[in-house]
Amino acid sequence: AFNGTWKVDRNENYEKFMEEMGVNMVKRKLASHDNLKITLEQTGDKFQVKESSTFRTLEINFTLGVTFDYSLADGTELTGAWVMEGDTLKGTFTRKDNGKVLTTTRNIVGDELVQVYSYEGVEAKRIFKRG
Ligand code: MYR
Repeated sequence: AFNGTWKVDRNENYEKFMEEMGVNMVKRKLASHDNLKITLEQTGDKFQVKESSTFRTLEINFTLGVTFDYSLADGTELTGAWVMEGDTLKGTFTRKDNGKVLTTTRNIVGDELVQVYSYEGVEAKRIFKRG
């Protein structure tokens, strides 16, 4: 269900979220218009994610339930894992620099992919359309 290419269509509270994450204002402005595109391919419990944005292009491979490292576009390093709960992908990631936890979910809602991010009680959404 998650398979395919998804282009970000709109954000909710994303700038506030980035502010809580400690991203400076100039980068927040750029990041809220990053044209993020992700291509997801699930094979059993393995996922391949191709991420591209105005900042970078990268490929991530992970297995559900298995911890891996991931760096944000600003260099902040995270470590954590995704699990599947029903039809929801749930990610729990810890920042290496301060030990604080970022949780995120991916869900298909209608014909959109909704990714919710939560950090220190601040929640944001990025909503993607198939592209
Ligand atoms: C993936 O499945 O796309 C790779 C792993 C993603 C880890 C969690 C990403 C959180 C991104 C938060 C953006 C916050 C910007 C300040």
